[in-house]
Amino acid sequence: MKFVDEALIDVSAGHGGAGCVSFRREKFIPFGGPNGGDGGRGGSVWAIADRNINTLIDYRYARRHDAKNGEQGRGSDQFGAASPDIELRMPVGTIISDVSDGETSVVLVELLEHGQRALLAKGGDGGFGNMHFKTSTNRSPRQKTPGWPGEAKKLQLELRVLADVGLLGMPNAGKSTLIAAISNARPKIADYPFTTLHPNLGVVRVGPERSFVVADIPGLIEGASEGAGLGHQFLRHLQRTRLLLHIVDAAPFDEGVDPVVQARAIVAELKKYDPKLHAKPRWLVFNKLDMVPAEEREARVKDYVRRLRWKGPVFSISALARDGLQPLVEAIYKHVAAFQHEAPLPDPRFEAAAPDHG
Ligand SMILES: Nc1nc2c(ncn2[C@@H]2O[C@H](COP(=O)(O)OP(=O)(O)OP(=O)(O)O)[C@@H](O)[C@H]2O)c(=O)[nH]1
Ligand SMILES: [Mg+2]
Repeated sequence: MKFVDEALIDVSAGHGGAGCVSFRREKFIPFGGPNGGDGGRGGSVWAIADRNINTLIDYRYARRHDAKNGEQGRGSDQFGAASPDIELRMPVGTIISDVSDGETSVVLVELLEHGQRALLAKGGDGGFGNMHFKTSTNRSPRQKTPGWPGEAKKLQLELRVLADVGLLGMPNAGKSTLIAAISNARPKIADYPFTTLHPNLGVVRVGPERSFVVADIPGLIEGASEGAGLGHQFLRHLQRTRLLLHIVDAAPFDEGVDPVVQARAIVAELKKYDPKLHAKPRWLVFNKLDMVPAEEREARVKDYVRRLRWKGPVFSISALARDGLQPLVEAIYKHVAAFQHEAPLPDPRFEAAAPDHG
C-alpha cells in the first residue's frame, strides 16, 4: 500500500567538550591547586510532533541534522558551555525507526499527539577537568577526560496518511480521471478496465489551510468477493474514510450496459465485504455526462436515481471536461472538515469485531 510518505535522515548529537588541565597561578599563592573545568554537554536531537505539518517532504531535502559539540572546559574553574539541543518538527502520525545498521529496523517512537517530544540522539556529557581529580594525596592532578561521544543514528521516518474520502466504482468509471482533476495525484488513466492496480492518494486543496485527502482504488466488479477482477481486498483502504463517492459511468460505451445494474452490483459487493463500510455515508456521482446531449442529462440522471430508489446526495459531473467539480469538492470539504480535528477512525485490524479480510 503506497499511502506512505517516507524519508531517511541522519541525526547526530554533539560530543561532550573535553575537560581542562590548568592550575591556579597567583603571585602570593605558590602552589595554587588545579582549576581546570569540565567540558560542556553536546547538544541532543529531539523530534517534536506538530499538527501544523502534514508531510515529511522537508526531510527529503534536509537529510543531515547535527547538534553542536559542547565547549571545552577552561582554566579558572570555568566549565565549558553546553550546546543547545536541536528540535525536528514532524507531523503527528510519524513513525520513527532506527535503521543505523542497514539491516534491521527498530521502531523508536510513533508521534501520536501534538507537542509530543522524543529524544532521537543524546548529546555526550562533558569530560572532567583536573579539578575533579584533586584528592588529599594528589594535589596537583594532571588528568582530564575527553568528552563522551554524542549518539549518531540513521532514522527512517514514515507517515501514514489517512484518506478522508474514498472513490468506489466499476473499472473505467473515471475514478482516476476524477482524482487527477481535483487533486495533486497523477495516476495512470486509460480506456481499459483495471488500469489502477494499487490505491492512489491525492490532496485536494480547497483554499488556504483547507484541504482533504482522496483515495482512488482499483475498480470493483460483480463477483469481486469471489475473486472476480482484482477481488475486493482493496476495499479495506476505504474503511477509515469518512465518506465514499460511488462513481457511476452515466454513458456506457456499450449500449447493453445499464448503469443502474452496475451501480447495484457495486453496492452489493460493498455490503458483502463489510456491512459497516456499506453503512458509511455514500454519495452517488454520475460521470461522463459530456457524452450525453445537454438536454437529456437531467432526465437521464433522474431516471437512474428513481430506479435505484436512491435518497442520498447525487452529483452529475464530467471528470474529463472538468464540469461540475467545484460544487462536488465544496460539498465534500464541508462534510469532512467536521471530522478533521477528531482522532482518526481506528484501524479495523484493532477492532475485535471486525471481519478478517487479510
Ligand atoms: N468522455 C469522458 N470520458 C471519461 C470521463 N472520465 C473518464 N473518462 C475516460 O474513461 C476511461 C477510464 O478512465 P479512468 O479514470 O482510468 O477510470 P477508472 O475508474 O480509474 O478505471 P480503473 O482504474 O480501471 O478502475 C479513460 O479513457 C478516461 O479518459 C468523462 O468525464 N468523460
Ligand atoms: Mg483508475
